[in-house]
Amino acid sequence: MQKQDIDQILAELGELKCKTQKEIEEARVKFLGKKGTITALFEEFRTVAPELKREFGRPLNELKQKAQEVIESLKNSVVDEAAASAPKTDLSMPGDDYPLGSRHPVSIVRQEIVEIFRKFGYDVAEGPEVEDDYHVFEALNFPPNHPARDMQDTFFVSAGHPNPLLLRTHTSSVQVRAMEKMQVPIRVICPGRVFRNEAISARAHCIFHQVEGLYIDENVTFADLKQSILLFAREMFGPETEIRMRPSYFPFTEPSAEVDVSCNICHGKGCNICKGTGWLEILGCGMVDPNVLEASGIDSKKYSGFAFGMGLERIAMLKWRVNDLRHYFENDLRFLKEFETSSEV
Ligand code: 2NM
Repeated sequence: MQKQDIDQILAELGELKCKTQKEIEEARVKFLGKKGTITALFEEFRTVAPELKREFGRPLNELKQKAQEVIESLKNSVVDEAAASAPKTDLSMPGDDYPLGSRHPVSIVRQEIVEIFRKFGYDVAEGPEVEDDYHVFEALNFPPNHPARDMQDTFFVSAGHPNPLLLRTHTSSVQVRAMEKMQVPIRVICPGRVFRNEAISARAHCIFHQVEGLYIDENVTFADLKQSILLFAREMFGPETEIRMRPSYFPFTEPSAEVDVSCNICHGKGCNICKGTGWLEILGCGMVDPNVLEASGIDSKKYSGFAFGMGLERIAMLKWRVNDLRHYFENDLRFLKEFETSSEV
């Protein structure tokens, strides 16, 4: 070993120039790698005679330290030209595709119905899902022992109270609240979720959705009801649609009717959707019972009105020929994705 060997490497380090990180790494290997020149000097140092160790030991350690410093400072200062000149992020690239959800069929049907009645001049009203007995039954002319007031049919939140809290079984309670606070004439449409204590099956569920409507003014007649429903049915199911009314019973209306629309699948010829009758039942309606008007402070001698209600799941079932109500509540993506194109409506 000679002092020159150390000086020579020191000189090389002094002149070391690197343009890229790759070159720096190559230099590190050349000096400090397993077969590097400095490493080789350390190997050689082991064979140096003991009396010479002092002479070479210190410069050798200083050389190694110097090499490490030079490499380290190059690493921090060299901007990799290759990397710097590489193409930057292409800002004109389209963004990542975000999978969009789709509208739920019940939501699509609700929106269609609400839009039709909005065109007719109705306002949308909403109200609480947890209601009291008064707004769900009492004010709607349900007699004290009506079966709907039974635990069998209604979910009670608090019982044993003169006006217990319960989950509303229809959205008529929202219409009661509208009658209490609005001035006549009243035109409201009330979409919402309702609850009934039913065993769950393909045809019944304990949760479903309704839209109910109410119109109160002077001289409102059954003819107005019939024409409003006909216009609605033609907007909703097509301009050729016919309706028929069958007498029915509801505690809150008198007279009451069930409305069928002509089957637009078979056009009256009879198919399995209309069960061969040519007609599909879609809603219930009637003239608001004077007791109901009076209970909410509306003079039944001066004013009259009509009301109607329909189940959204049922209408969506007819529209898309869904054969099991439970699909609407299970949120199986294979079912929901069926409605992707309809969601653009
Ligand atoms: C229906 C059928 C017939 C109805 C009545 C009322 C109110 F609050 F005005 F009395 N709201 N909704 C009604 C009438 C609902 O659903 C099948």
